[in-house]
Amino acid sequence: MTQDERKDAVAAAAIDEIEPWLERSTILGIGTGSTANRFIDRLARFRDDFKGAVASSEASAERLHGHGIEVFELNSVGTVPFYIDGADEVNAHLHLIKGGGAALTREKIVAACAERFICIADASKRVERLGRFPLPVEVIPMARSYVARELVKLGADPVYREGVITDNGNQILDCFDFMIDDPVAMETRINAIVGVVTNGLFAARGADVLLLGGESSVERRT
Ligand code: ABF
Repeated sequence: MTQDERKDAVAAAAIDEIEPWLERSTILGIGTGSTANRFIDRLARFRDDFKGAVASSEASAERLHGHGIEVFELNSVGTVPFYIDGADEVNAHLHLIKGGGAALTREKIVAACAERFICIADASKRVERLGRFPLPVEVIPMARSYVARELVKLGADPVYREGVITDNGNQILDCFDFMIDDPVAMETRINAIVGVVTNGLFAARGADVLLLGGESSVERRT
């Protein structure tokens, strides 16, 4: 399978995973990115079987709207039974790096409100150790330089993602050359820097289910 076919395969597997649980009152949490987009496109066929969705980005909200799926504010919803989203890297413990698309903060909020986080990714995202993909950190703009200096002290090489403003009006620092031995501890440590909104490590709350698209099949891990 090509990478695109793998993304399609995991999107289809995620539909199979949630479809038996859909009820007219169900509101789903939906992520961002090309794999999540494929999931949204497949979900459209079932739009009369559930109530709607909470989106982790304006882009995904627009795509959902385009398919006639109602999009709700998270504050009016509470918890969602499932959050379905992609990742930039995933390890054997289902810890993730996310945020390559700059939507990490909203993704982390929706994931926090989900009973089950289903991560969908092609096999190129699987790693032994997180960190080859530059770890994104969302920062309050006036704190950018300060946060960058603190990240250097942790061993990272942070680079300002120029021209990118998040859906929350903030900026992104990408941490290069930053291999991570203890994702849970590092997630907490970076989030404790004043001016950080959040970082792209999803380890304290990683995925509950991983659907990984391989050469010829989708592997399911929990
Ligand atoms: C989102 O989309 C992000 O957290 C991650 O950066 C990205 C993965 O994108 P893709 O599915 O296009 O590889 O889930």
